[in-house]
Amino acid sequence: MTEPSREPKPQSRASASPPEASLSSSPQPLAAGALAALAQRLRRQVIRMTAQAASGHPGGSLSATDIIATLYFGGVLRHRPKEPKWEGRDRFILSKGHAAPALYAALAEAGYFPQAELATLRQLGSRLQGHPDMTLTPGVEMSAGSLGQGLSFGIGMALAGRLDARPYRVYILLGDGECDEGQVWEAAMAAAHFRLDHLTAMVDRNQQQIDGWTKDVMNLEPLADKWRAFGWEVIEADGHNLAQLQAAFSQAQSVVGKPAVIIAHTIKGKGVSFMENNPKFHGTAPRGDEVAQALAELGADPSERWP
Ligand SMILES: Cc1ncc(C[n+]2csc(CCOP(=O)(O)OP(=O)(O)O)c2C)c(N)n1
Repeated sequence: MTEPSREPKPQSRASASPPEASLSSSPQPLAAGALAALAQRLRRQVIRMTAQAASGHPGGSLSATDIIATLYFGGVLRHRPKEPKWEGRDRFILSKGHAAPALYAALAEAGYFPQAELATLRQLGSRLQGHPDMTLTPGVEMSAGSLGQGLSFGIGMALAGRLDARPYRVYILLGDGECDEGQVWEAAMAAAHFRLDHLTAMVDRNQQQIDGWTKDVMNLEPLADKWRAFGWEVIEADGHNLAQLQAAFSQAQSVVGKPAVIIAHTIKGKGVSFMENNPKFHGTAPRGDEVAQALAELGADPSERWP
C-alpha cells in the first residue's frame, strides 16, 4: 500500500482536511445481525472483566459499547490491528477513559492483543489498566482517565494530520458528565476555529454521571444548541441503534469546513436490567448472582472463551 506523502503542504485556515484518497480501509463492515451480536459479546466481556477485577465501571462501558462497536466493526475506522502504529490510521480517543473495559473488549476482538488478556483487567503488571494507557496497550491512542482532555488531544492530532497531509480522521468519545469540564468547551471553540472537518466528537448522552442525573448535577441542556453555537455540525442518533450510528458517522464524514459532533442518546448500563439507569453501577462491578443474571440477559454463549 502506498502511504500518503509526508511532505508538509501549506494550509490556510479556510482549507478543509486533506483528501481522503490513498488510505487503505479497515476490514469490511459486519452485516447488521453480526454487528449486533458482536456488540452483545463485547458487553458480556465488560461484565466478565469487571467481575473478575471486582472493580471498574460497567455502567458507562455498556452505554458506550454500541458506539465503539460501530467504530471498529461497522466500517467507520480505518485501522490495522496487526500494525497499531500505522501512520495512516484513523485515531479513536476514549476521552471518558473509565469506559476502558468496552474499549479493551473491542481491541481484543479486533486482534490488537489476545482475548485471554481481558481477564487481567486492573491487575498489577497488566497491559489493561483501569484507565487506558497509551504506553502499554496496543491500539490505545491516549492515556485517559482525567476527564475533559480528550477533545484537546484530538485537536492536536487533527492539526498534525493536516500539517503532514495525512488524510486520517480523528474520533473522540466524551461522556455527557465530562462535558461539565471547561476544557471541553475551550477545545470545542478551537476545533471550529481551525475548521477541523476531519474531527468528529461523540457524546455518550446517557443522562447520568458519577453522582446521578446530569440534569441535577449540572444541567447541559440545550446541549445540541450549545455545540451548534460553538460552530459544530450537530447530528443526533439513538446510540443503541447500530444503523443510525453508522448513518450518523457517514453524515459526519461528509461535513465540510467544520467539525461534527454526534450526540448519541444512550442508557447507562444498557442491556442489563438492574444496571440500566442505576448510578450504583457507575463504578461498581457486578458480583455473585449478578454476574450470571447479567450474562444471561446479554445472551450468554456457553461456548464463549473466557478468559
Ligand atoms: C477531571 C476528573 N474529575 C473527576 C473524575 C471522576 N469521575 C470519574 S467518572 C466521572 C463521571 C463522568 O460522567 P460521564 O462523563 O457522564 O461518564 P458516564 O456516565 O458515561 O460513565 C467522574 C466525575 C475524573 N475521572 N476526572
